[in-house]
Amino acid sequence: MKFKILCILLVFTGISYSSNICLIPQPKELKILKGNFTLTNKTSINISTISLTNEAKLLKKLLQPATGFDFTVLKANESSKIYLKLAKPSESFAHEAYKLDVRTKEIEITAADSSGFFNAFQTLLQLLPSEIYGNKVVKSKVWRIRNIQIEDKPTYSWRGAMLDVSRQFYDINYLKKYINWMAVHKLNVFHLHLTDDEGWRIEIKAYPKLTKVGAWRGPNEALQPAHGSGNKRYGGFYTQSELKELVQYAAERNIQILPEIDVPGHSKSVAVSYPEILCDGNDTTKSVQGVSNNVWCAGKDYNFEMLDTIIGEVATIFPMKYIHIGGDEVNFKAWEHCSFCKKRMDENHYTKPTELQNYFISKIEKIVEKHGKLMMGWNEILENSTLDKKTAVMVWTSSDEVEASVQKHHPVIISPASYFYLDMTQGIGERGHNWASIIPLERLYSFKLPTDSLANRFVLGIQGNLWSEYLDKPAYQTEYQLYPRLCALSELAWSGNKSTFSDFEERLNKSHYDRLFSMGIHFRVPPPEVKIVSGKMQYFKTLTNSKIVFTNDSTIPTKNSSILLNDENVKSIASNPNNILLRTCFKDSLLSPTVSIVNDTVGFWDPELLRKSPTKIISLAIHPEMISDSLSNLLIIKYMYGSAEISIKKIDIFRDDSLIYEKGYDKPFLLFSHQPQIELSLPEKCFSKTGNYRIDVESIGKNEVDSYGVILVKNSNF
Ligand code: TNX
Repeated sequence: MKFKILCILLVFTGISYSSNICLIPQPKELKILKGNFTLTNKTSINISTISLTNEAKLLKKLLQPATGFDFTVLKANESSKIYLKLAKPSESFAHEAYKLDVRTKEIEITAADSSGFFNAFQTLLQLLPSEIYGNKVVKSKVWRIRNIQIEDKPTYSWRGAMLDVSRQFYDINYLKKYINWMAVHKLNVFHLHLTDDEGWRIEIKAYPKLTKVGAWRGPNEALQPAHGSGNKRYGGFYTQSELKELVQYAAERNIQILPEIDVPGHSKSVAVSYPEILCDGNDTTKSVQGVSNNVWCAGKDYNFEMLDTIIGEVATIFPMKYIHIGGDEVNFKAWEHCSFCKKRMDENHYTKPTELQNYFISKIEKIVEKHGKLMMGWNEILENSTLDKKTAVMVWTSSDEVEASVQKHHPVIISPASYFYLDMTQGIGERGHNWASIIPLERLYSFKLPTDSLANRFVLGIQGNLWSEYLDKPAYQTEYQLYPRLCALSELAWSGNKSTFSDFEERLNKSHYDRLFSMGIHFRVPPPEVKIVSGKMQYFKTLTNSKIVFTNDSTIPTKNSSILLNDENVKSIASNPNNILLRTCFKDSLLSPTVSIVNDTVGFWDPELLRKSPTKIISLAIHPEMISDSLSNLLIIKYMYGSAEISIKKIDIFRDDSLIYEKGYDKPFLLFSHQPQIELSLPEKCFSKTGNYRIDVESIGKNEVDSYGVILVKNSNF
């Protein structure tokens, strides 16, 4: 009822409605007007010039499945039309930019090229009810759009997403779905990691064994089963004609496909198919991932002929100007016992194996350029100071490498593992890697894009990478890792650091999850945030179309578990609140990770706090209102996410500036994502309802740490 009154008030007062327009990525300029446009069976699509016929057809194709409307093209219907207008050169529209004007009787879309129109169509779809993304006609739906003016263009020209199709094989239909989802988010580069130790996924006509042998794992295959494929034959590859069709499919959605052939490391799948590519010595070394015999010999001329042929075939399939050649994580030891490599080193007066890697990369660079392309590689290639300035660098190890690349005037894609690796886990206890950091949505969104003039010149854009070692089961795990984090990445790539996380999160919660759901994406539903306040269960930040389900006996809640009501008395639902477990249930279908209310947040630290601290003492405030409800004697300091470790020497707790508790460590206590918490048992009644609390943590080592954590107390106030 309250909500209804508020809406009526808003209508009559003409107050901004911006909070109801929830677009992701957020457009550059947006003005909400009074009134609405309604899409009906009579709406026509008109064009300013015949050259926009394909755009009109595309729009019709996007709007038809859910509306079921016919949308006559060309013949104007004066009462309701969508007008596509080609911008005049004098209007100087940037590539991919568009203008979208929604008025009561007409929608006018202006752009200078098909990519601009495509982006405008994506915004238009988001302005419609989320059911527009479904593939079945939704009868009796009113397809209403709020009148609005949008002027929009991207921050970066490279807005990428990578999928590792080597460790897991994804069929072409899945790749098409992946492309569709990218398009909705205005992402425009699909990086296919086509080769790695666990599988070669691209047909190469001159070397058929690459896919006959190198694309399969299993008990009777050359590649051993790995990562959950069990004892069955597992694998697959894409034919060249399938890939050409995929390139076309992506191009129709304003997406280019970047192929990656990873050399000289990560090449076990080649080595099992053509063992002659390996060195002649006895190589017992292992890669970071524990794989042996996976490095191309740098001394055999024949290897470069083979790579010339492979790159030549790759170049004919993918029209994109770049070919990614990997270059990451090479174990140089592989070359140590090889007579060919020794000879190559002697001939060139090399003394270090890195010089051999540089030699290899330079040879590949020439090959790539010979086939009319530019080379891109992971940031390890930066070791090579003789690289062509046009060669681009994809930075993954740390943000410092971004600086190094721009200093050397190489085009750069920013993709640091500790922010943009989507195989990292999203929360403590969830599936995924954590070697670079735990990466909740908020951390990804908090990435600060560089703004200096050199970066503006050389940074092409940003990219999210999904490595697939641990995505085998369940089948939806890939989508779970991707969404909603790819939504956050798309916003950084398109809109820059324009909005705050809470604003982004609100748009996600209010509308965007609905869209993802309509598209059939099995995204990660955020867990509920429930706290006990004055003996009542209170929840915060709810999403639309969801409920909170709970159990009171420590069993994992399901869709059918009891629904939590806001303000419910704790005592009425559980004799022991520590046994309450909660999950968000979205549209009676998707469930979030499980959380409990055992601990209450009473304070936090964040990277800014650490960076700003002039001394080694970090002061962490405790929220007083939280303390009043949680009179516990167990304090937990928890490292939530970040890529650095903190070594703690001493912890002091103060009430109103007087010391009430102290704890020193003989050996500094390490806190980081592998060792995420310290528990402190405090004296009884250490915390009381009154007073201002503060915790000082004395750390040693670098203060420039990148980390975020919380202070919790065990909830015992029942
Ligand atoms: C590092 S990033 C890799 C991949 C792994 C990934 C796992 C990069 C260039 N190499 O081979 O899959 O870590 O997170």
